[in-house]
Amino acid sequence: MLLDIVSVFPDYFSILNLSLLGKAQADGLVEVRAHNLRDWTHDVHHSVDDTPVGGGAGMVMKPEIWASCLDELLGMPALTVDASAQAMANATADLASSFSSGYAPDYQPSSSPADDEKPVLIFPDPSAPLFTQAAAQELSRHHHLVFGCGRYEGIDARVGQYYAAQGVDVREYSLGDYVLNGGEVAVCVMIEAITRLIPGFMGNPDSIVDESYTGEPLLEHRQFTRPTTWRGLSVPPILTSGDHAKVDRFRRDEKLVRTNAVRPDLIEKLDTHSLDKADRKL
Ligand code: 6GU
Repeated sequence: MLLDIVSVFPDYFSILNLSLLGKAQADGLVEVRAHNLRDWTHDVHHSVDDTPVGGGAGMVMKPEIWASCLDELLGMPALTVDASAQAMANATADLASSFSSGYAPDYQPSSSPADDEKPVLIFPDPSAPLFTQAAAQELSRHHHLVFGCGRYEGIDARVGQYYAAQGVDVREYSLGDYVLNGGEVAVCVMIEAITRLIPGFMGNPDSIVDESYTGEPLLEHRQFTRPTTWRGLSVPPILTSGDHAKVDRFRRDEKLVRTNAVRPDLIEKLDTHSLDKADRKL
């Protein structure tokens, strides 16, 4: 998988060279390229932003710099001024459709080989739909992801609109209901969530099977290791009983009780058919 990241602070992405992602890069499973947006500027000040049209605080990132950069990374033909104006005129102005995580009005997550080869253009944005494990799963099947990190008040809205109208698979995602200074940290989070799902990434593939948010939307049970008694605290005795059925039952009960207490919204999403008789007693 090729991951192109565009930012005015490409140094943020040096952490992706550490740990499992560092090893995956060394093994050739993933390639991370962090680009500096300012490399696509032509003015002496390398400026990437301007004041918001319509007024207001802060600065907005200029569309033409982003387009020079993204045309290159997405392998789009360079446009003449006339063709560019025509493309803008063709760009869909359907606002409601651009408010789902995909810009294309008929966007359907797909895993067909042809689509996997197409790059996906991703903009982190606190005003976008949530980035979920399901989104990470789907994105892990693509071969080329391009991330555009906005700073200040964000990127001119026509950039995403333009590439969607050119047939690019454009997505916007938020991590949650809080505001970060820019998209860089959000992109690090997304990349970690996506790449660990690539087949061969994990030394032990089982470790991504039995996790929270995959399959049934239940939180994980607690984990303990030796010593079985530590500072007067013992691990639950069932876990040392050697009775695997009882251990499984104990862990499943923990997942259900914990999810109900901490994330009742996830319990609402549970498919009742997946509950067994013992679950229903809880
Ligand atoms: Cl994706 N970007 C920014 N700037 N802030 C966020 C976010 C993204 N998700 C949550 N807060």
